[in-house]
Amino acid sequence: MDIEKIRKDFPVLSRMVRDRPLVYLDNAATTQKPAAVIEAITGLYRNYNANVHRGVYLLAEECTQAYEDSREAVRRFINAGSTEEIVFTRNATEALNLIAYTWAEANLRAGDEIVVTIMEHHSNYVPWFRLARRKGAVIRIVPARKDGELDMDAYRSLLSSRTKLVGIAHMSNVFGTINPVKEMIALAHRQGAAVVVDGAQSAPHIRIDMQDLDCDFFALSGHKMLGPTGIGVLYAKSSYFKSMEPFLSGGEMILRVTLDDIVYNDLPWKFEAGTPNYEGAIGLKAAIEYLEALGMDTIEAYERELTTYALEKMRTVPDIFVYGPSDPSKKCGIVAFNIRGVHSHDIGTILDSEGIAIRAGHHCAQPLMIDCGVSAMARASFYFYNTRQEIDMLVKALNKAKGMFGHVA
Ligand code: C6P
Repeated sequence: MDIEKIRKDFPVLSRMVRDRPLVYLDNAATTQKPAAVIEAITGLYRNYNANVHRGVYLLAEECTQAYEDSREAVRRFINAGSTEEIVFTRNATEALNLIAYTWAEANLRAGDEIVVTIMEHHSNYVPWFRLARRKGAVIRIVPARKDGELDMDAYRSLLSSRTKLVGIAHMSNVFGTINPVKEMIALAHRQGAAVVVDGAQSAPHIRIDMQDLDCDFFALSGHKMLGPTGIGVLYAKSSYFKSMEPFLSGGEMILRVTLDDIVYNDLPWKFEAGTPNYEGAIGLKAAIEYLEALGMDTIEAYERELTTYALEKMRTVPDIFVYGPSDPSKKCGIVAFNIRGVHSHDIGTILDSEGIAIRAGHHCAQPLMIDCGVSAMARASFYFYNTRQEIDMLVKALNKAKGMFGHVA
């Protein structure tokens, strides 16, 4: 990949921050946008904006076509069997809540068990925690081993005929671990459990294949994969979507309404109440096309190289502790760490003064923080437009932070 050429596609990457060139290493929070995505959005508003699935005039036809083409782009990107299985949401969080308030609400009973991993983002934990409270269901947690990978023996022993739902982060937003979801799904299915995969961090970085994974539900967020904010996707096998009641209701999700009856719309529109975020979907299509042109395998290979380099260099910083797998083949693009004697927020502030953007805090994964015995971590997260030189700058700034704050013995 010609990274210098690629970087020119991203207008924000050439800006200065605090009199220094921006080094953007907070890609797990959100990614920057290429001109192609920005232009797809402005092109919509300049040329063919109209509400979708409603108008009988040309603009409305064009806009509806563009919206539905975006659905097809998502289907292709995640290799789903049909566009019936692709529902647009606001983000991964809304996609996960949709499952909790529809399928899970209707199918879980007191005493049923929900198995989730200790690596879950709050978005794939809190909805299940609240559901368990409402239903009297029981949450079982798959622990992580010391090497930052899931304890698969524990997972196997937690599964039973009582397990109704399994929630797994495909890729941890803290450790960066890529979890063995295909194997985990097969094991859960043997017990008759439905599996929800949180793909918010995996979809931007590795090839995703719904038919190969055989998962029942998969959630992603457009803004983490070059797309605009406010657009996400819920994939569900059509057998699930067919059996589920709508989540929100109103316009768009109905075929017919009389004073004494309602007929729901066909899939997938049954789950898209109200005017959808077609701007977001159209931007997401441009993002997907950009990723496809580079190739997901190429992106993954480059990011793994970058992660290997980052792990090697960051370990030279005195008193640094890096969380998650030390084997770069087990993770991708995310390095969470602490430096003894320096609070992660201070690390973030010092890095900011050098023009370097990282995230510090609990990363919306407080159960994992508790498990690691800390309240916060610093986290650098990469995308394919980052370079080794940027990692060198990061390491230099980390040494500076250690020098300023980290005198504690
Ligand atoms: N993680 C991070 O900095 P939303 O906010 O709905 O787009 O994505 C939620 C979400 C769900 N699952 C995982 C694994 C995630 O990493 C995230 C978002 C960001 O780590 C913002 S908290």
